[in-house]
Amino acid sequence: MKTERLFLGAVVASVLAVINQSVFAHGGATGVVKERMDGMGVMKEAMRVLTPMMRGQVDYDAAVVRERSEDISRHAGEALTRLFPEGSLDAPSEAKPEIWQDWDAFSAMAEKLRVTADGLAEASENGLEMSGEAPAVGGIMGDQGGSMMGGGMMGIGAGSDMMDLSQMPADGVFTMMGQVCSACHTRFRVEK
Ligand code: HEC
Ligand SMILES: [Cu+2]
Repeated sequence: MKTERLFLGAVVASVLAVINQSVFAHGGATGVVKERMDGMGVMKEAMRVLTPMMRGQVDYDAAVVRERSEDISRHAGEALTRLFPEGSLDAPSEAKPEIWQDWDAFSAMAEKLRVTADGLAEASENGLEMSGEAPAVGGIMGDQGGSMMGGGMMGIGAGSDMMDLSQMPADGVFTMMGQVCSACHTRFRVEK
């Protein structure tokens, strides 16, 4: 699963880029813009804690993974979309007007974030794929040791809707979740 590892690296890098960009960006925000920035801030903080754990740089702690993914879930789905009333673009908001032109796509991403965050909470006990404790998604389908199935069938690209996230290694679900953050920002948030 080398490709997946590299991919996780890329996702994490882009999430961290978002985090760094926005540290000083939101002075003066009020009302619903401030509220959603604060909610995003909670999710950012959760990612900051989870990222080194998913990379194996700090000890894996299933309880922490569950708590932090529940933090994200609480700020996703409808909790996220209700903080984007039509046309709420007051400075210093970085939201794009496309949100309301393509509300279905926007709310689908918010919902997908909720689903993957809930999935990560459920998968928290599975641990990391590399630890050997997680279900053998990589072992069966991966590219190590010449898998008979050719590998890659269950790549990251396959939709989370098709999979039982609770059965996956936590880092796999984490990668999917991080992709949702990045995808929504790419499409609906102004690049600064
Ligand atoms: C459904 C779309 C969507 C998803 C999913 C999403 N975001 Fe955001 N995010 C936005 C938008 C839009 C903004 C800009 C809001 C504004 O400035 O008014 C934003 C802003 C942010 C900010 C800057 C907040 C500030 O203070 O300016 C951070 C940090 C952030 N998101 C982190 C995350 C993280 C981490 C995730 C995933 C766990 C995530 N977001 C998922 C749409 C999304
Ligand atoms: Cu802000």
